[in-house]
Amino acid sequence: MTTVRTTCPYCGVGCGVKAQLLPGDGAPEDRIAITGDPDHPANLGRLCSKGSALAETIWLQDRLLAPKVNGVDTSWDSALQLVADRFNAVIDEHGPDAVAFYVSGQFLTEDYYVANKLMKGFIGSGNIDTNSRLCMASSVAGHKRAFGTDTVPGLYTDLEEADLVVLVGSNLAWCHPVLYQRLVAAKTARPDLKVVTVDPRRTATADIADLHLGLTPGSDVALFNGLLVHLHEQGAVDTGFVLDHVSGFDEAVTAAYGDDLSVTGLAPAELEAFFRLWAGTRKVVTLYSQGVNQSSSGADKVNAILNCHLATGRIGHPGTGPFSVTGQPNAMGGREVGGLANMLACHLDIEDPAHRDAVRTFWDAPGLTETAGLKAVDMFRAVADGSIKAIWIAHTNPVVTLPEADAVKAALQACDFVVVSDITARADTARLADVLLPASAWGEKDGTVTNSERCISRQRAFLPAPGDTRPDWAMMAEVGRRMGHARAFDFASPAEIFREYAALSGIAGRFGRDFDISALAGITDTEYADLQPVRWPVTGVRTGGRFFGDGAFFTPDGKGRMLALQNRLPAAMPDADFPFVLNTGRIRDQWHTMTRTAKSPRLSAHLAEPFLEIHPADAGNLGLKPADLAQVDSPHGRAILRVRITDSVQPGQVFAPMHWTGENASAARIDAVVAAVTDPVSGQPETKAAVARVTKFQAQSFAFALSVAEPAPDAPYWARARARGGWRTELAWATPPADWTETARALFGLPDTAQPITVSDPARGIHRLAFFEGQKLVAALFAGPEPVAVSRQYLAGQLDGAADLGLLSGQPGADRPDPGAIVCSCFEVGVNTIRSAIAEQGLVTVEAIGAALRAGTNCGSCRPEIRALIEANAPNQMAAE
Ligand SMILES: Nc1nc2c(c(=O)[nH]1)N[C@H]1C(S)=C(S)[C@@H](COP(=O)(O)OP(=O)(O)OC[C@H]3O[C@@H](n4cnc5c(=O)[nH]c(N)nc54)[C@H](O)[C@@H]3O)O[C@H]1N2
Ligand SMILES: Nc1nc2c(c(=O)[nH]1)N[C@H]1C(S)=C(S)[C@@H](COP(=O)(O)OP(=O)(O)OC[C@H]3O[C@@H](n4cnc5c(=O)[nH]c(N)nc54)[C@H](O)[C@@H]3O)O[C@H]1N2
Ligand code: SF4
Ligand SMILES: [Mo]
Repeated sequence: MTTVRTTCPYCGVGCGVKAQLLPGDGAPEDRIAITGDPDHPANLGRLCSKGSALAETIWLQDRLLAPKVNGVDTSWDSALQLVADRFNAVIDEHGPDAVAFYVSGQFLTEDYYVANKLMKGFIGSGNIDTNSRLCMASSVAGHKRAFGTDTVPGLYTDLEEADLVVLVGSNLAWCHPVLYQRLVAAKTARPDLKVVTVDPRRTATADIADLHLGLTPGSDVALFNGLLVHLHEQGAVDTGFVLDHVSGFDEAVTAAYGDDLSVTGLAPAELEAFFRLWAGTRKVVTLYSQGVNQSSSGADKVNAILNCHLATGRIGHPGTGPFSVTGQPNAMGGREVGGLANMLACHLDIEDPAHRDAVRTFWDAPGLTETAGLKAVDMFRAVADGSIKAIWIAHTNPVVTLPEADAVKAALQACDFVVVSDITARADTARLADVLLPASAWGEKDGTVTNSERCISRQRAFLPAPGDTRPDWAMMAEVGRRMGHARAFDFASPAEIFREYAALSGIAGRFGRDFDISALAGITDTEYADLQPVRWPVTGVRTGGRFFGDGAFFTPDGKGRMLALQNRLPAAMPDADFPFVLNTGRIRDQWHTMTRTAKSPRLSAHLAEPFLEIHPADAGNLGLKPADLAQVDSPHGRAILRVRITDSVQPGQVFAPMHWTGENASAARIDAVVAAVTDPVSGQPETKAAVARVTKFQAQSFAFALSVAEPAPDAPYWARARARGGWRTELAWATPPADWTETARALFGLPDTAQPITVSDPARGIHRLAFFEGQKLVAALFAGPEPVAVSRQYLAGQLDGAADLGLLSGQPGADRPDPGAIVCSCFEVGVNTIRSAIAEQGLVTVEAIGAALRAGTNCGSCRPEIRALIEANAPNQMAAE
């Protein structure tokens, strides 16, 4: 049995993972055991639901295994020669800015290094941008404005050592679950540790909050300006630190006095409580994420937070500091390596001639770009207007995740030459490729990633690369060679790339930049293979640690800069035509566009359908009942989503997940609805505050379907997800299909001879059909004139093994309790099971539920939901009802 230590490919917590290949001859996915690495500093052995389910996502079904040109399999030789020739031809005719790369914070550092070197150094254009533009750009801009560099000052242990942790625009419980669990553990051990959440929605994260501030979307600058005024008035400013180490204090405070705190919509008592807590606690960490970054005032939101930490000197000491958590596994690495269109490499600046000279010399790249390139949203506008004629999209799915996604799709359809590298052909963007290149996936490739606390970890291969797949760096380097730059791209391994990169960082170090890992420039292949997690900087004199505790910043005068800021509300405000603010974000068990996590039936069971959260008052006004379908419209596009009525969103606001795509739903790409408005400083789009109209989607017929084979839905509304042994699908029609048996056969791809067992009540419009092969259920359809009320979890279990003959009732028999929707995905424990344990066994703690049902005892990601169920269902409350 071999064990390989690697790093989780999902969020920026960057957990260490142990992959064990168990003996036997089954398929690798059946023989891989994934556990948390107890020796990794990020997680110390913990994993969340997504990390725990990694083995279920590595099977080869749907994998792209050979290069394709215009949909036809071809050799690497011809595919890459075509890419090199077409790029060269466009550059010859229209110049280097007529081509572009759009890459990803999920690239390994080595992939990124090669892509950036090729575009900026040798093609000679700045036109390489990354999906980090949609994610971290505002934090990068905020850091650079305040610190002179893009530096995250603190460490994860600061969350545990703080006396106050403020979570701003972060659903940490679902999006950085292991970090959240570390915080929960610290708070449990030390209840004096206070937690405040700042989010227009009350999310699972607010579960542990001592105070939740449900502010108006886009009012964070006003809130932190208000805090700055309070700090000033209460004498909480660290005048010594400010005098010696901070510039811009007076201007920032004056501007803060001029801001209007009332836009936050928060009650004076809430504000007072927050301000007092913050002012009165020395050890404060303010952690923030996309509720801050994804805004047309994202960079200002970041600086409003940094202002308060600079004014109080609460930065760079244990338990203190602002903390921007990164989203993707290598969002941080991409920033270091220069993946953004306006950065060079190793935190060097394109605008600085001395920096450019140094990189030009180091790379021996006389054609190095002199100017920054187009940022993501503008890049795709340039594709649309034809000024970019050839684009290579790698490891990202912009047809789903860029705002105004229908326009992005149209731009790529019209573009002369689109290259996509992906691990599957079944992604909305991959479908539009002229040349589709098969990438090796996580578990099959080697390299490094940097997590939110600047910790560089190895991703290591533990599976053979299947088919003709190649790692991303290898395809990029080969194209570089074929474009005529043989020497510059003569890399034979990730270790070689890493050494060159580490050497380049030494130059950055000489310019006094923060990012310097030059002590690793001489590591051997073996040392690279064995590289242990290490926090940068890694130089002859220093390894890891915090930044700025000594008051030394990277600005020209060495001082941290406070900025004068005024709140700006979101670019679009609701009006009579588009009366709702549309907020978007993530769910616990899916990763982005679901090309990997949706392969796991367990992960799909948590929330199996795209949805819209809406407040009960708004739902009432719109005539929306639970489980109805809502149509969400904006001037840019439309989505159709299942309604979830909840007061966790405020009236006038709706929330939809970003995950669903054209592959798994008829109309749930929420970015089709979102306007492409960007922050003027960072270029990051405002994907948290679009405006939209919500109406009831008029359907006369609804269905829930199960099938062993993948369904081929043809209905105005559908959404499909994997279930154990097959698929589960939701459908709706404006008018009922004429013949249900025919509809079912077409949906399930069954022959005309397939005969269903049926239960129907035509007068009530109810039709239920099941197709069996012997004892085995092949497919079933439950249709009716209203959203279908059947036990989905029970039915989804019927595909795996012998089915109940009574399944057409839609409910388990009296002898088999209905588990209800899955809460704990690790042990597949449903909501009904937990509710009855609370009611019948009188369990009132998460621990007691864990002891009785195992729920919540593995990854712990569902513990907030279990706690909420206890609060809602504890016996004393039920007795009162
Ligand atoms: N399960 C899961 N985890 C993930 C990912 C995933 O796809 N799935 N993706 C990873 C990536 S790339 C990222 S970037 C991170 C993102 O992690 P988060 O930023 O934590 O997640 P989001 O759900 O995008 O948004 C966070 C919150 O911002 C709130 N918000 C909206 N508008 C405002 C506002 O004006 N002010 C404030 N203060 N808050 C606001 C939203 O209501 C939402 O709850 O997650 C990472 N982790
Ligand atoms: N409305 C709205 N939009 C958003 C957001 C939001 O909160 N709201 N969040 C934004 C943020 S923060 C982010 S980070 C983005 C994320 O958005 P994307 O990056 O577009 O989403 P992913 O699904 O992660 O796309 C990764 C693609 O790479 C493929 N892939 C997987 N492994 C490999 C590999 O090893 N090599 C290659 N070449 N390909 C591989 C996957 O199959 C998939 O197609 O979305 C942004 N868009
Ligand atoms: S918290 Fe979960 S998704 Fe994030 S790195 Fe750790 S295991 Fe992976
Ligand atoms: Mo992200």
